[in-house]
Amino acid sequence: EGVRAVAAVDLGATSGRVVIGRIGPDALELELVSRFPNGPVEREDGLHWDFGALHESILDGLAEAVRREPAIESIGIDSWAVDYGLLRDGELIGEPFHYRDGRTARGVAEVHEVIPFAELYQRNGLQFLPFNTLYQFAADPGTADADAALLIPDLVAWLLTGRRVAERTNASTTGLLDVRTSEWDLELAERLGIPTGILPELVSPGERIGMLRPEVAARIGRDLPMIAVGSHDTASAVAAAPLASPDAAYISCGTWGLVGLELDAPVLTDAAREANFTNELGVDGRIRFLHNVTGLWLLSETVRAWEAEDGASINLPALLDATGGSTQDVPLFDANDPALSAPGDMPARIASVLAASGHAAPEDRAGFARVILESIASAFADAVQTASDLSGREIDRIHLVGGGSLNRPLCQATADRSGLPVFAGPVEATALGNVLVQARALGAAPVALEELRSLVARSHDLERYLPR
Ligand code: LRH
Repeated sequence: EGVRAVAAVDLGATSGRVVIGRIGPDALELELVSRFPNGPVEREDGLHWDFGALHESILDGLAEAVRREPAIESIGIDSWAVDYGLLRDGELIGEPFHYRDGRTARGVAEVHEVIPFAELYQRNGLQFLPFNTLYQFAADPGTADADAALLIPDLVAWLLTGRRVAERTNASTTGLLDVRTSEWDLELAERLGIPTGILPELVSPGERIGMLRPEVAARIGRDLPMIAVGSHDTASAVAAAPLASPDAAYISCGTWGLVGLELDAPVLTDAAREANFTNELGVDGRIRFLHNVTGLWLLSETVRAWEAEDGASINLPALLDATGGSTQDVPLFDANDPALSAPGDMPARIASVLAASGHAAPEDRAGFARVILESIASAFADAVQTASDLSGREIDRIHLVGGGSLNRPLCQATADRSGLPVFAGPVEATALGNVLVQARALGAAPVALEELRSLVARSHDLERYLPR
């Protein structure tokens, strides 16, 4: 009765999915249609994304979604931030680079020579991450003669609809969006020698992007509109995080752990800059005041190395169970150590980071996994404390959403180390945020973000972890 349906495409750095979202006056449900692996691929000129494979998986997933649910009314897409494809003469040139590719170091040096970081921070409000799009542009010879640069979700939207846009929440991660006006900072782009013509028209979550191209509609089996959502996955996740009050912190935990608060206005102080806190744009113009902590990347890369060593897959739930629940003293390492950013050989690199601070890495895998999780949790707790100090808010709880919410030792360690209750879930917060913003645009969901969040809270059970 009164249930409406949309399709959401959610591309994470380690896997992508297509889901059907069903929403009614008091119901919100997801049905997983397809899930496909994703990750860096090594090519001759560096690390890329296998974008062709992603594109195919998206089309297959959408066709299957429409087959299962003929009532689907629209499509929305979100993905990881900062990466882009370049168009020339209406064609995608090359495979998009992966943000973990090392070429960005050159771009950082070039950009900071023209504009010191402190000045950049006043203009774009972004924490320093070596792969912010503006550094990538500076290191990419392709930008000089491209017609357009499209961020990953916008690139998919263009392939599906033919329209070139830049969705604002994700555009805010490029470093070229003015933190005060949410418009392109064209003067900044010009000073950096980035051709301003490659920056497409901005759209906000909830705006209609366009109808599918005829050949895409034929392949999917239906003609549907694409609606802009918080196309930065973290923006969608935060939109659906069931935050009950401004004093609730969130951690959106997948490959990364994005730790922070939702604010009405950016914080651009020296202290915020020195703590490397970012002011990214959220749904409805909210500010995502947060810090990037390297998240489950450390564990997934470690497990991948062990699996290669064994020639067999590892049972992750069993490994997590074996990590033991006690607050034993474990050696910690800095989860954000740049030495752990590139793919490959993760156990050895973690061991050498530990060794550099005089710690021996545990011999057994469960113990090793425990060190990883405690180190991530410790960085989470520090970031929550810093968010509180910088914003002046007394934080009373943490909402941990995304894949990490299923990781019990991580949730418990986060509660223990922060001294705050952790409410874990929903695991699919990003897809839910994508679905909710589409549904709202269709008139099928309440207008206020707070009401969307309360619908999430009513339709999902959260697991509570108390500090020990
Ligand atoms: C998480 C995420 C994060 C960005 C990173 C590149 O998936 O979008 O918010 O900093 O990927």
